[in-house]
Amino acid sequence: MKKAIITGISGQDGAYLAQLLLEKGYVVYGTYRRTSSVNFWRIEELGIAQHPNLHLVEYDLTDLASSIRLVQNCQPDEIYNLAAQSFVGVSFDQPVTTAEITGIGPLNLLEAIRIVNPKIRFYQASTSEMFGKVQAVPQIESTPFYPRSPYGVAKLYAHWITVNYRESYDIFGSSGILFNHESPLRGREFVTRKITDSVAKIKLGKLDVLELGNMDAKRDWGFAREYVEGMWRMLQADKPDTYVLATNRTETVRDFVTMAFKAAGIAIEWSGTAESEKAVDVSSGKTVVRVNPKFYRPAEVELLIGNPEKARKELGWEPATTLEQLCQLMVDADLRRNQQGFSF
Ligand code: NDP
Ligand code: GDR
Repeated sequence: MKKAIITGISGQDGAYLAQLLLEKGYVVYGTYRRTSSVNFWRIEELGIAQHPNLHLVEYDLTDLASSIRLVQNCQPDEIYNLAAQSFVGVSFDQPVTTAEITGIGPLNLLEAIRIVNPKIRFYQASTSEMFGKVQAVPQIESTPFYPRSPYGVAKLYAHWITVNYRESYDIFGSSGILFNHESPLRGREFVTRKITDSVAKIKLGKLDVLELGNMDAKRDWGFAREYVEGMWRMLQADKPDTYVLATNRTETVRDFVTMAFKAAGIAIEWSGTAESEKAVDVSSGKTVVRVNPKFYRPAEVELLIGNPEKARKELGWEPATTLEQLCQLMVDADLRRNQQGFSF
């Protein structure tokens, strides 16, 4: 039986990856942080919280000694480092915490691997945010980086330190440059889930207006369940490497809003520009979307679109779910949850 550590099991990707590895017969050590009220709603929703091969371990990525103990106690074959302060918006308000968790945190794990057992395979959750102010379209593994947020800068350090440990110490460290991936398990602070949850509330008469920031930002959105399969494939390859996972399609935030209302059976019409932009429900004439500049970021990533050709060729990985299907899945889940009074 293979053993894997997943840091960040309470997050979206951690939950899906744990489910995948358990299905494959792994023993999984999923780490979570001590907080006053720990929340495992995602692994509960996936029905794996009580799985006999899932062990939940308290751990903080910023603690080197506890990283060493974690690796020593679990003796894993593979480590998937998904833990991070992952919200770009917050990274502008908490840049130092973000650097410590998202940037230096992975170094603690790499040091633990180097000390305890350099044969352990390591996956680093890198991100399209490292491309930031994009230097080429579409982005691939060799596109120059230009991060635009403290989060992107911290992730860039983590990416390069993974590459450096690969080259310096022969550690099997792979870095997945993943473009945005969403699901019904996405946190509600991220724009797609904020939209699908609000659309569900508007449909059910629980909310009047959805307020958003930059409507023109373009993202390459895929389905998280498929992306964790790509992470696993990277660690089964013959050699460690860096791979882009993306769909090669990009849409604006505005397009996703229209799609989500459509998925809930509501037609909307847009008018105005910039801060005065809004959308009305065509049948009632009521305003259902408007811009609130408080959601603007000090520096924005305007356009992301990735080409996953290398992952397709070398790992046999391909996305299958369309954005329309993904959006429908998320709206349906949020309609059901809001009807049941569920609030995560
Ligand atoms: P989430 O924000 O849903 O999950 C992040 C996880 O990290 C949570 O379990 C969180 O725990 C944990 N965590 C945060 N700080 C610490 C810490 N100091 N010590 C230990 N654990 C900590 O992110 P996703 O699941 O969406 O993303 C997974 C990873 O992939 C992240 O590293 C993210 O930056 C990266 N990524 C995500 C993409 C996406 O589109 N989803 C795209 C590219 C990269 P808690 O619940 O306690 O907060
Ligand atoms: P992102 O995701 O920053 O790409 O990072 P997010 O969903 O937060 O933003 C996407 C785009 O939407 C714009 N936007 C808003 N965003 C939020 N959150 N709330 C709003 O109200 C809003 N209005 C407009 C943003 O400005 C942005 O352009 C995600 C995270 O999962 C990272 O951890 C990951 O690395 C990247 O995706 C790839």
